[in-house]
Amino acid sequence: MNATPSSPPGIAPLDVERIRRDFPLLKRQVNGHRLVYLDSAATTQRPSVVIDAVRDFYEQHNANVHRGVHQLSQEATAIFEATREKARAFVNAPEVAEMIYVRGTTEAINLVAQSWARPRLKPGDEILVTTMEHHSNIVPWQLVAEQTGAVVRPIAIDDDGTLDLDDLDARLSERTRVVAVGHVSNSLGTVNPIAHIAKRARSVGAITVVDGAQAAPHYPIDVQALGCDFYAFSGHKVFGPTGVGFLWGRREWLDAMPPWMGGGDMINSVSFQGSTWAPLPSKFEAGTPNVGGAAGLGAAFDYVSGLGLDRIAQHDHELLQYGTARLLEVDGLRLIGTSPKKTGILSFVLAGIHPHDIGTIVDRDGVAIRTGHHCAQPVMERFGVPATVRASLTIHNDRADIDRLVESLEGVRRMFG
Ligand code: C6P
Repeated sequence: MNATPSSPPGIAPLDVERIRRDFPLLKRQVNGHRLVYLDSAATTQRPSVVIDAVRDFYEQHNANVHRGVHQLSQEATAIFEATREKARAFVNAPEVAEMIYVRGTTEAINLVAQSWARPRLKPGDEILVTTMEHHSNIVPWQLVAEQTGAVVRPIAIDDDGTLDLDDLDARLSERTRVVAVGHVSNSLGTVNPIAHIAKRARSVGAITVVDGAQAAPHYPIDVQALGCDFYAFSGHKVFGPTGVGFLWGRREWLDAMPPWMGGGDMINSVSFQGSTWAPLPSKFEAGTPNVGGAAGLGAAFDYVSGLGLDRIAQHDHELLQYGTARLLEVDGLRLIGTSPKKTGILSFVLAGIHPHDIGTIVDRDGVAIRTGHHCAQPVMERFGVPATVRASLTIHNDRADIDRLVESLEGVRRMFG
């Protein structure tokens, strides 16, 4: 068994060899080598149970939801709604009606920006984001700022990639209406103290919108304990299909917000005198949703909870420590993001070698990593680099994967002299 070594007593280590067998794609050879997939932050691979659930949906139950009285439509609706309940449990939301189906994190944040913020913000109001945000948690706020006259202000980060909480405090004022923050940074791996941030935001009457895209696959999430107002995540980062994800929001806000998109399934009545909206969650779910995706995502929630998020977090932590130590053995390697509170993301640069060259060369060795600005250009600017190489870790990675990456990087080093 290739388990995580030295797990503390009480938390059984993940059986990585077994987990790897759950993922058909990991059996692939790439460029003549066993694939080492270190790009799960971009998108996770899918276990057979997810692929099977999607196939089973289309082979046995395919129909539109909430619309038909026929058997298939009822089955499709039951599958769709069962996944909503699993999503509620996944983030410990108080009510299932607060879980809104979206295409993913990006759509969820745009929904909050357009439906919560746009009708409320006035010129001079402030939206605080952090310097480490993904563009999905910056640009929607810039758009709404243009529409309303509000201003987007960045909260600073320290040299190790930790959020500067003094700067947060300095920037919070009665003008602050929204604090938009990533739970985990996709380019640095930093884990932000959401409960603290939400409390500080609340003290000035601001709401907290959390981008959970990179946290959802790594940690148990409890929106009630976090005390935030909205929480967004994508199915494809938790081993589910693309094109499906969730926005959780507090009922008091969701009830008060107008629909963002109009269409079928979100209305109570429609006439040329005016239309009225369906209750939650339908009010925010115009049009035919990704029902097949929802079937797969339900299986993904089961898969992840079957493994246990505590065990996943522990595995992640130990592999991150190992990976950090091993990478630092590579001559000229500089890690970008070394906060003490980090999850399984290793971003780095190698002196004198462009990240894209590194990505291309290690791919020849069958190692898949991401290179670029990771849709977080302000982070690159903050650290004075155009791009980084990023290895992201997950449940099917082990020390041997890290060793393969390091070996390949040594090869790159030798090639560039
Ligand atoms: N990050 C990465 O390689 P969507 O595309 O909507 O599922 O998720 C967007 C998103 C939002 N927030 C964070 C923190 C993210 O990491 C991402 C997606 C991928 O890092 C693709 S850029």
